[in-house]
Parts: sequence; C-alpha cells; structure tokens
Amino acid sequence: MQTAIPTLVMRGGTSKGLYFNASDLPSERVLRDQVLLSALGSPDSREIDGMGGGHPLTSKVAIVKKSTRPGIDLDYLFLQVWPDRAEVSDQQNCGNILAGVGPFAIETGIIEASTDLTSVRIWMENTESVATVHIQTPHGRVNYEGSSRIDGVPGTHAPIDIDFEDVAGSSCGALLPTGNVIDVVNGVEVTCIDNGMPVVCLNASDFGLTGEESPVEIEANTVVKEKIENIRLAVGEMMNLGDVKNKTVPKMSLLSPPNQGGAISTRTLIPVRVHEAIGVLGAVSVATACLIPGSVAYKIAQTKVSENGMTKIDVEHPTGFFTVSMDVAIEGASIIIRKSALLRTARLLMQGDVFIPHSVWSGK
Ligand code: NQM
Repeated sequence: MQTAIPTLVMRGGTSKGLYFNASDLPSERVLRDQVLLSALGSPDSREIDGMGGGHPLTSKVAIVKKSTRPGIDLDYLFLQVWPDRAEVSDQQNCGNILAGVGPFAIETGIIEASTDLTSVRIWMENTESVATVHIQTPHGRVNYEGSSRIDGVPGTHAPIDIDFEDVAGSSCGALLPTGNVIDVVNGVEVTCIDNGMPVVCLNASDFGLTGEESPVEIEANTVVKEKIENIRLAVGEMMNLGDVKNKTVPKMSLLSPPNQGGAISTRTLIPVRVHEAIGVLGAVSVATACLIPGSVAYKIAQTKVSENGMTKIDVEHPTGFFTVSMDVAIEGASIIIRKSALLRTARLLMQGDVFIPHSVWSGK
C-alpha cells in the first residue's frame, strides 16, 4: 500500500523541486522529513527510488501555505533534501525555488490571480524576510511562455521579477557577521557576508586557481576542496552559524576578475558540489560584497555604481551571468541595501500525486 500526496513538480529558476501545500503533509517535523526523504528517494546518490534528481539543485522542496501575517499573501518554507544523506535541512533559503511559489499557489487555488500581473508578497520562513514576486497572469491564469532568458536554463520563458526587501543578516544577524570586512582564516583572506545567503568570498588565485575552471574540474580537485572546507568549518562559528559540518551554509564562492564583460566571475561550492550557475541569494550576497570597500570581492570586481544609487551588477558564473540590481546607500563606511531586484523564470512541469510507502506514512 502507498500514500498519495498531491504535489506539483516545478522548475524554479535554475533549480527543480516538489512543491507541496502544507496541509497535505504531516505537521510533525520528524515524520514530515521522513515523508520527504521517501518522496525524493534519499539517501541514495542517484535518488533512484524517488523524485529527486541526485544533485542538491534538483533535490529541493517548497512547502507553501496562505499567510496569516498582515500584508503577506503566502508563507514559504524551503527544505533542502540531501541526495546521499538521510537529511532534510531548513538552514538555508532558496531564491530559485522561490520563483515557483507564486505560480504554485495560483495553480493550486491557495491564492487567486489578478488579471494581467499578480504581485505576491511572500514570507520566507527560513530567513524570516519578505520577497515580492511579480507573475504574468493574463485572464487570471499563470503564463509560463515568454521571451525572458536566464542563464543555466535552455530557451526563453515568461519573466518572474523578484524584489527582496531588507534581507541583510537574515541568517547570520548582520551583513558582515564577523564584524570585519576581511578576516584571515587558515592564512587566507576571506570576506564573510550575509545579504540573504551566508557566503564566504574567496580569491580563486589564493587556491592556485584561475577561477575559470569548470565545476567538474573543481569537484575533482580534492586538495583545494579540502582547504576550502577547512575554512568553511572555521568560519561557521564566526558567522553565528554554529557548527556547520552538516549544514549547507555558508556557501563558498571563489572569485576572479570578469572575463565576459561582467563585474566579477564566480565558482560557488554549495558547499560539497560546485553550482552550475549561482544561487539567487548567493548572487545577491556576492554582488553586495562587490560594493564594500576593502572586501575580497571589491578588490577583484569591476563594478560601476550608478548615480541614482541603483546599481546593476553582472555576476558571472559557469553557465553565464546573473544580474542583480540593488538600491544602495553608501554612507561612509556603512552600506544600506534597501532593495535587490532580479529576474527569474519558472515552469510547471507536472501535477499529480507523489507516492510513498504506507510504512513511512499512512496519510491523514
Ligand atoms: O542562493 C543553491 C539554488 C541555490 C540556492 C544553493 C539559491 C539561493 O541555486 O537563493 O537559489 O546555493 O544551495 O537554487
């Protein structure tokens, strides 16, 4: 016997995952996590007995419900299901999966669409912060087709514009969680930053890399990976994240000068695998570091701050660019990011039930 749980499979930005209505899952956390591990097929590096894709970017879950918070439409909890470890983590947010949350809620009737454009205010439970997502909804239906392109996804799709409000320090308590622009860890200069995602900025050249290596090449370089992981373990406490041994944060971003006309080039460990692109909030954090005088990123970046304070930063990554626009006020040594705006696309891939064995959960 198996239990059927309604779900939508969606691509959100450059990630893919299962989207659930919170009311369809067990509310008790341990049981909920067992259900999700079973649904995705973890632990197994191929996730062959479930819906996960065997990679952190395709082993993701969104749990969505109508919000009771004033001025907020939806609550969104992101969960990272480790493919090869029986672990479900709520320790990070995901701005890519976020792109599919509004469309999911409209498709499943949690909220109603407006005509033409629906703006949805989403409470991101992982980081206790707000995003506003703008979805094309002609005749009250989600439109997925269009001419917007994001690097890392083939073809073009309807745009989903996302605005993040104040997300600085949302995981670590401060934009610069160590209190410093630069720390020296294991003899290497790092900038620890959290503008929506905890990220450690590293200079690729400090690891004997050009920064243009492919994700496969970096993943094969066990010496460099070990050196980076040792720095990650050392900065966890300094970033107020505690022991990060089994956590997916902080992300480790190797930076080098741009070579495609952007502001900076990145290769980001998330933290075991190397991202094929870069995470949404990960890109926002790196882009922010580019604006902070003296940071590892600032020293490498070729950034132009526009006159009206709206700054556009093209973050290069292994499969193209990620453009972040920021409303920034730099006053002396302090930097205030009022808003970050970016483009994503999302697509409904499948609607149905995911089946899990009765022995895991016999249903509501
Ligand atoms: O940083 C991958 C992704 C992400 C997270 C990761 C993300 C974000 O590409 O907001 O989107 O860094 O684990 O989906």
